[in-house]
Amino acid sequence: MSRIGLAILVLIFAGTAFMIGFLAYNFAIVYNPVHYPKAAPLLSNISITSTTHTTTTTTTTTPGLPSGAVALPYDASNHTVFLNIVSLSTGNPFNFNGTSGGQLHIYIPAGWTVIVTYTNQESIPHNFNIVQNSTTTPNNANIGADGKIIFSVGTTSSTYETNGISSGASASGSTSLPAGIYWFACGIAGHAESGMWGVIISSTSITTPYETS
Ligand SMILES: [Cu+2]
Repeated sequence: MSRIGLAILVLIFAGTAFMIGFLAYNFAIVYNPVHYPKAAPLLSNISITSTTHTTTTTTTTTPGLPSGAVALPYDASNHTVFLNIVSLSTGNPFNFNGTSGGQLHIYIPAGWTVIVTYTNQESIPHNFNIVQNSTTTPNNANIGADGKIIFSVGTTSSTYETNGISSGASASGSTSLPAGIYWFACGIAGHAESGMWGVIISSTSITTPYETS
């Protein structure tokens, strides 16, 4: 047999073998179809909600102050610092400048004149007092039982538990604080205990008044 004849024979056998295999494969699929788990409908029921959160962080850094500190208005020529305190109508109802529970720390140079302007935007009356505290946190409905009240705005040293300034009103006053650590707190019974207090640090090592929260 010639080589060409042999090659033709090989091709015929190969082609026949391929066709048999192909047919067998197709019959196998027809008689034994593959059953996939029904996963697709479950997946299609899952709804994915995409939410984009945008966070804007504004950090005010004043040269010479600790990171995150906010300078307070002051007049160095006559050693006066201005504390503008507001009880906001939003958030915790027992707040000073939106803070509560000792969160707001006010740092002032020892002995400076402190002029406090207190504004009450809440619906219920509040007041502002500075307490030479004898306990770490207010733990008595009466702030006078936790220390000595040395300054009051919007009330008096005898009526602080019941008297405050009403919604939308402001009151002001001035004092000076020797070096020490104090609270400022609402004196109306139970308000400081509910979080309406912060901390004042008066120190000879502070030259520029600032606050942190
Ligand atoms: Cu209050």
